[in-house]
Amino acid sequence: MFETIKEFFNPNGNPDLTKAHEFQRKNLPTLWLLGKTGAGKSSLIQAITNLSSVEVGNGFEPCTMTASKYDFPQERPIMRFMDTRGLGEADYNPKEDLDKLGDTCHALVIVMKVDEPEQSAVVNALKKIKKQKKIKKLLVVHTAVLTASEKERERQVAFNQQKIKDVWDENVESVIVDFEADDGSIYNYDLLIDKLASILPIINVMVEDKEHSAKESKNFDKLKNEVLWYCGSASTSDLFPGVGLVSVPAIQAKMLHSLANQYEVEWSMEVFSELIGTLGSSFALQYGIKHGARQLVKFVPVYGQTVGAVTAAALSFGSTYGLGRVACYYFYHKSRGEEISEQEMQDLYRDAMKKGKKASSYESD
Ligand SMILES: Nc1nc2c(ncn2[C@@H]2O[C@H](COP(=O)(O)OP(=O)(O)O)[C@@H](O)[C@H]2O)c(=O)[nH]1
Ligand SMILES: [Mg+2]
Repeated sequence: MFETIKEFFNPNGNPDLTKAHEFQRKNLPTLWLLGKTGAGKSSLIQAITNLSSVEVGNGFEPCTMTASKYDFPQERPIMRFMDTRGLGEADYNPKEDLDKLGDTCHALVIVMKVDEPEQSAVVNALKKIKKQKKIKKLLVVHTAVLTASEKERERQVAFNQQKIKDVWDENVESVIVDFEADDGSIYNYDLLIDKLASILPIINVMVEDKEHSAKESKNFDKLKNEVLWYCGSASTSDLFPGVGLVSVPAIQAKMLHSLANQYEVEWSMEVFSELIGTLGSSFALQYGIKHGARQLVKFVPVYGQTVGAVTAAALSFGSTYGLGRVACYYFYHKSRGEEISEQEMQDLYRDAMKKGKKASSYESD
């Protein structure tokens, strides 16, 4: 907690965030990719992250006997991909591994190539996963669908999809994609992202927003993953209240300081006051700021004590994302000596807060 505003501006006086980041890394929103070798699991990771195949290949770390993980982005991760290797190989005995993965993964993606009808290894693994009753969210991704004629494809997709339905005993969401369409694009990319985001919400904010054209928002996109990293740490400190992780404001302070640096804006009390000031009274209320930022004595989100850990985590994620978003907007225009619109700041904050709350993978739905 910040007892005084001075502490807020002295990063050396800030509590150490290392532990919070460690906890975050241990509890990253995790997507489990289940599919035979060659099904398109690595291609899927490339599609979501924009990484090259070499980067994806080199970034995997062994995790259990048969699984490896890829933390994205490597240095300041906001999510994890889990790849199960050896599926379908003769000596593969995944029981123990599948148990472990069921505990740490939040959603399952079954990847199947459309022209591969031999899926017994996937089916067998899925049976075990179903028995554990740990994984609730899953999606089937049918890959390489452009390699078949439309009619043939329909039959092949239905054939493979039925196998999943037989195991899961209910309809499972699916999407057909092709990672190597002729024009170099990804066939059905938007739908793929939508469906993935519905099982792991962080994906919705993480992927690049290809539509926006404004320079300011393009700039934000470059810093977005860093902001999301701080968001993840902030929500983590709510989820583990007993272990003495630093407070959400401490994490937000570090984030603001870092963002200011990257826009080459000198971080000061005055700049902070102005930034907070433009956000208006609803923001002030949310933070229990009573007499305006200048007299701020405590910078503590007020919801912390009044809501459950899961909701608090979502709110912390959301408010940190909101703050990170408007800070970038503010620093961008400030560094150019441009006028800052309070209305724009408040709209941006509200939107980003909402988006962030939704993106918090720990939010129950
Ligand atoms: N045409 C086409 N090729 C694909 C598609 N997905 C994967 N591949 C190719 O299939 C091979 C194996 O893909 P990869 O993503 O490495 O599969 P993994 O073993 O499951 O990680 C690679 O040569 C890919 O280029 C797809 O949607 N369409
Ligand atoms: Mg692979």
